[in-house]
Amino acid sequence: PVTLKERLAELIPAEIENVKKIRAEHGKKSFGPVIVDQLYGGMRGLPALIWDGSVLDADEGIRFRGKTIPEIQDLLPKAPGGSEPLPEGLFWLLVTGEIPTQEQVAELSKDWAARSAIPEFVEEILDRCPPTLHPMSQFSLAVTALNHNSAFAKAYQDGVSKKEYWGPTFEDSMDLIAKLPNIAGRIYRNVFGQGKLPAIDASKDYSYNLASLLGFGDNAAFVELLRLYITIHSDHEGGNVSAHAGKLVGSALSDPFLSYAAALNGLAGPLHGLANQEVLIWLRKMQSKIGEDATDEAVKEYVWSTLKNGQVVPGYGHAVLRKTDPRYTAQREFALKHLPDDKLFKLVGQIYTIVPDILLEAGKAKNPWPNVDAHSGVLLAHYGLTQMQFYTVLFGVSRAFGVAAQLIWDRALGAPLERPKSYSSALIEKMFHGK
Ligand code: FCX
Repeated sequence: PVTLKERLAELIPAEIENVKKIRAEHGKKSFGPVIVDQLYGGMRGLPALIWDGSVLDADEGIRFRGKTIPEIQDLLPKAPGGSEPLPEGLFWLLVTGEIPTQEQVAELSKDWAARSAIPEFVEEILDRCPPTLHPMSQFSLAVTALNHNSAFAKAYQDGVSKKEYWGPTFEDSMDLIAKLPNIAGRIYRNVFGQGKLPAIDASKDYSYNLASLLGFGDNAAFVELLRLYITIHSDHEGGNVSAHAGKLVGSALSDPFLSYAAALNGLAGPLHGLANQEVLIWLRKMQSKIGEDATDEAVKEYVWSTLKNGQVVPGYGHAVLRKTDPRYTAQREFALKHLPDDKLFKLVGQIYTIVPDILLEAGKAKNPWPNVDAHSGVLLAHYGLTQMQFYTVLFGVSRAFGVAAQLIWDRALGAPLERPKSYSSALIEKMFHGK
C-alpha cells in the first residue's frame, strides 16, 4: 500500500494478537521490587508504560523501532539532493516499524500539505496573543483549539465502537502534525515581526515547508538541518514529561489535540524542552561576561559560578542517559560538516571538554554528559534563527511525531485509562512501621 493508513490497517490485527500472546505468556512476571525512594524520586527507573516507537538505553541512547540515529540517517529516504532523513519516513517507521519507500514518503508529504491549513478562528487566537506571551503558551493554546474539529471527539459523540477508535485518532494525528508548521510559522512571524506567512507548497516536503513558513525556505542547508532536527527530536521513549503527558491525557480518551497540548505544556518546562532556549541564553550571558574567545580557565570559572548560584548547567545531565546523547553527537557532526568555524559552535565544543569534569567534581549529577538541548540552539542561530524563545516550539513540532504514533497504537490496542496508585507519607510510615 502507498498510504500509511492502509498499511496500519493491515498491521493492527496481528499486533492485537501479539499483545494478547505477550500478556498470556509474561503477564504475571515481575520486573523486580518497587522501593519507597521511587515514589519520592520522580519514579526513576520504574517500569510503568508501553511505548513502541522507541526505547532509550542509558549508555547507547535512543533507538527508533530498534534502529540507532546513524542507522536511520542511512536507511530512511532523503529529499532529492539531500543527505538527511525525511521526518515523513521517520513517522512511517515509528508507526509501522518498517522503512518506507520513497513513494510512501512522498505520499505522506502530499497528504500533510493537503491537511496543513488551520481554521480561521485559530489564526485569530494567535493574532490576538500579545507578543510578550511565550511562544510555547501560544502553541499550546492553538493546539488545544484544534480540538474544535477533532474527528475522534465527533466519532465518540456519535457512539463509535471501541474497535474503531484508531481510525479517527489516526485522522486527528495526521491533521495535528500537518497543521503544526502553519501554527509555528504564524507564532514566529507574529512574535518577532517577520511579515506575512507564505502558502504551503504541496510539491515540497514537510521540513521545506516549515522552513519556508519561518522565512528560511531558500536556505537549503537550513532545510536539511530541520530534516535532521525533527527526526532526532521526534521521540525519546515514553517516560519523559512530554511523551508521558500526551499518553496519560490520551488515556482518558481526550482527542489527540487535547492530548498533545498537554505534552506541549510539559515540554515548556526548563528541565525538559525549554532547556534548548536556556542553553542559548546561558551561552550568550557567558560570552558577554568573558568574551567570545575566552580561555578554558575563564569558562571553568563561569560554569562553577552557575553551580554556586544554585542553578543547573542547561543542556547537561539526563534522567536516563549516562553517556553523551547521540542526538548531541548527530548535531555536532552536522555542525562539523556545515559550520565548522562558527564561533558559538566552537564555544559549545570547548564547553564539552570542560563541563563533564566539573559536574563530576561537584558530585551531584548522575550524568555529567551533554543532552540534545546543549547543541540545537547553536545550529539554529547559525542560520539566523536567533530568537531563542522560539526554539522549544521547534522541539514541540518534532515531538508530535512520537506522541501521535503512540496515541494511534494506544487506541488501536485498547490501552486503558492510566491510573497508578499514590500513597501519603503518613500511610508509608504506617505500612513500614517497625519493619
Ligand atoms: N547542572 C547542575 N546540577 C545538575 C545537573 C546539571 N546539568 N544535572 C543534574 N544536576 C543535579 C540535580 O539538580 C540534582 O540536584 P539535587 O540533588 O540538589 O536536587 C542532582 O544533580 C541529581 O540529579 P540527577 O539524578 O542526575 O538528574 P535528574 O534525573 O533528577 O534530572 C535533568 C535530569 C535533565 C532534569 C537534570 O540533569 C537537569 O536539570 N539538567 C539541566 C536541564 C536540561 O538540560 N534539561 C534537558 C533534558 C533533556 F534532554 C530534555 O528533556 O530535553
